[in-house]
Amino acid sequence: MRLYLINPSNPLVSIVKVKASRWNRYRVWKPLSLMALAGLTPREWEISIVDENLGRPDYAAMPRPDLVGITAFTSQANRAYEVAAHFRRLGVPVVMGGIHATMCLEEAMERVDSVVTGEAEGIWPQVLQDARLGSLKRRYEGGFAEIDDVPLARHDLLATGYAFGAIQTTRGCPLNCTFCSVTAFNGARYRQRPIPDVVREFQLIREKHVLVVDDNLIGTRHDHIARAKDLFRAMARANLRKEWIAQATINIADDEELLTLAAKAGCRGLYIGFETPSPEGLLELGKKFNLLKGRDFRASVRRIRRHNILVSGSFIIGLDIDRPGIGRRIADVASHYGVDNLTVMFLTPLPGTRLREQMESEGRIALDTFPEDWEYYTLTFPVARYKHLTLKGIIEEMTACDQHFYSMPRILGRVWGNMWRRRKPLITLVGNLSYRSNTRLDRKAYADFKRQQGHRYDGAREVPGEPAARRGRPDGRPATDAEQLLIR
Ligand code: B12
Ligand code: SF4
Repeated sequence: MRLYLINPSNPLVSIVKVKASRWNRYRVWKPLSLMALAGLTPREWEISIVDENLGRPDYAAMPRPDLVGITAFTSQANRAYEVAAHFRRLGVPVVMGGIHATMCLEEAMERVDSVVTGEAEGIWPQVLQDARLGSLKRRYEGGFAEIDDVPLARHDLLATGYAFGAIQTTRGCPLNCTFCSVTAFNGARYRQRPIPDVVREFQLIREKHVLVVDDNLIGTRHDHIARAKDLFRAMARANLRKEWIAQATINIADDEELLTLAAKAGCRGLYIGFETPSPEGLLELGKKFNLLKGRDFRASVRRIRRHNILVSGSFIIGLDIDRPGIGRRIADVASHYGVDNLTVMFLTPLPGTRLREQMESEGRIALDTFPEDWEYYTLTFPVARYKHLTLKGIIEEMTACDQHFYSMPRILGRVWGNMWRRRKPLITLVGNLSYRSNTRLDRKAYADFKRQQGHRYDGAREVPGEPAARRGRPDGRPATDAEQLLIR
């Protein structure tokens, strides 16, 4: 029985454009979902993982499979349906799973033979069994996996073409920020894999560098952090000789022992969501965790970097409180915090998020012809109508932010700072040049986007300062900005 597991590509995603920017070679990431699925698949299946990010294959020239499994983030949904249509025309059954199919179940069910919602560990063997017998059901519910039973991913597949391996050590997030779908998909309970499993899986990874995909590697509570410390100790003891990067909340900076252990275990970089420069913005996004009293982000970043761990900061542009000037402000704040890299995303109403519900009810989603428009849901296009920023305005803000943070003098300043403190200046340089060259690609993409989609923002709704349907007060008068925050 031959199984193809396919990761569809989206040509609008700049980091996979390796030909356009050779720096991106370091930023094409393995589709861990499919490697995990392969780990759940009995050996009688002959598995090929096809990652279209390495180049779209000629499916017609490949041997006919018995079953096709497709994964998709929302931004990949369109292409997922194209690939599904190709195989269904050949009479090959197609199963789709992952976050998009879970959040947009009906849409997916119309386009594939079977949909698996949620995490697949508890259900995938059953799906394969049904496929063998030719009795696939239209829908399977995976729910949340028993984290102790998550088998090791197949790191022997997809052996070449990537600079980084990938691993997951925890699932779930209790914080439920308005713009993020992780709590809706993986649940609010923070689940940690057994430490011996994680260490064993690390040992199976061939690459020296690894992306730990956890949404928050250390968690938020004391017991989470204690487990993270135990994990780092076990990794150091196992002498893995890996260098890894991960995502974490800023509270990692509050615990010197945690940072020391992380560095000893091989941590070389952290991706931290600061999201917005102001407390009002954090309130709007529901990321109250970053609001802890007395938090000094600059000092926190400095403490992390003292352990030779680079910090990549992430921000969002297009909040209701954002006004002209926000792009420059984000660049200044990120520079002030002292981050090594900066990623700024447009606020995007992804399916399954509280933000989407809100924007939908206010009629603020500009790109709403689905599934076609999903390809713009990469967070690198402004798909909604923003409160105080027009389409042109928000793109200008993003461009100003990029140009400011990634100006050559600023890049060289960061590289020099790291050289001076003997902190991996080369990685900072590669990272910064990669971002800088992608900002050029992004600018071209914005110009195309404005030309092709600009008319969809026209009309009464795109008046800066007025959202589509401003929620009113009970007495009928429009609410003030402060009241808007409270109403939400
Ligand atoms: C690693 C990661 C990336 C990597 C992707 C690597 C890759 N090629 O897969 C990179 C950095 C490239 C990336 C990019 C983006 N990402 Co991202 N990413 C993640 C992250 C942190 C982990 C994903 C992961 O590997 N999980 C581990 C695996 C084991 O879990 P899984 O993918 O959920 O798979 C399980 C189930 O879903 C299911 N399943 C999955 N596929 C299939 C298929 C079949 C057939 C079946 C049966 C089951 C099944 O079974 C698996 C085992 O249980 C998630 C957050 C999260 N918790 O999921 C965000 C997340 C997926 N990303 C997100 C987003 C928005 C993006 C971007 C659009 C923007 C960005 N942040 O840069 C881009 C899009 C890239 C693109 N190509 O279009 C959103 C997606 C929301 C949505 N509705 O699409 C998430 C959920 C984060 C969030 N804050 O909401 N991302
Ligand atoms: S953005 Fe990060 S902290 Fe907020 S819900 Fe998503 S994973 Fe959790």
